Amino acid sequence: MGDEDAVPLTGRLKDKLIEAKQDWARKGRLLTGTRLDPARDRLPPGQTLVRDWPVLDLGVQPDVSREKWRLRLEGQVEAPLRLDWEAFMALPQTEAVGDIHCVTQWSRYDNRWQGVRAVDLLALARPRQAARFVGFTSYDGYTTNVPMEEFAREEVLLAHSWEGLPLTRQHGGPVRVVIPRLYFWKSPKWVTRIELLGADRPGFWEVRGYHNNGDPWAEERYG
Ligand SMILES: Nc1nc2c(c(=O)[nH]1)N[C@H]1C(S)=C(S)[C@@H](COP(=O)(O)O)O[C@H]1N2
Ligand SMILES: [Mo]
Repeated sequence: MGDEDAVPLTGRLKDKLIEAKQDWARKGRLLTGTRLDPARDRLPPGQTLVRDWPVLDLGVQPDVSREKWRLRLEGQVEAPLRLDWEAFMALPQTEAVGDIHCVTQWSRYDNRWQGVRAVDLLALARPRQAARFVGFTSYDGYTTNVPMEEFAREEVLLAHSWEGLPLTRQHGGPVRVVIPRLYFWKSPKWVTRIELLGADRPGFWEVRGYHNNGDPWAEERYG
């Protein structure tokens, strides 16, 4: 990230929590060894339904104003994008309802998001043939990765609102990615950079024992 893109950070990296989560990954915490079919089973194996919406982060919540926020879509694309808030909001707007499945075991149904579809952004940037993976970078330094097919699904959103209200800072506002088909650690909050890559680039949790794919119905928690 360039200096002009730096934003104030509140809080401190929760080293202890990060270590504990790595330890859970090593021990295979919560694994049930079951595989379910997303076409038939709404709740993935080993998950518990919640009604509230927990906040999970690394201990640092960046304070990103709409004025400062920028989104770049670059790498293996014909037309790299660099959008400010106004340009982003001028794009076609979509609403999508989806479930959340967090690897720490909670699931939350029927989250109504508003934002810009990934497929609409991709159509503007025109991915090259070589684009096979996606790497995300956020204002708190968090990174994560998915294959192109997962990012290019119809239901994937760059969400700025939830239930009709601007996404709060805690939950990743001004804009976060929402990929409902995968565990929620694959949905970066405070996103600023999306890179289309020829080779995969494991992110923050992926290099700390979490699964590279993160399919909840196959219970791909760790790997
Ligand atoms: N930038 C950023 N995105 C992130 C995280 C983070 O620490 N930083 N945590 C991930 C994890 S582990 C989860 S479960 C969800 C939590 O999102 P929520 O706090 O809105 O529930 O965000 C994901 N995206
Ligand atoms: Mo998580």
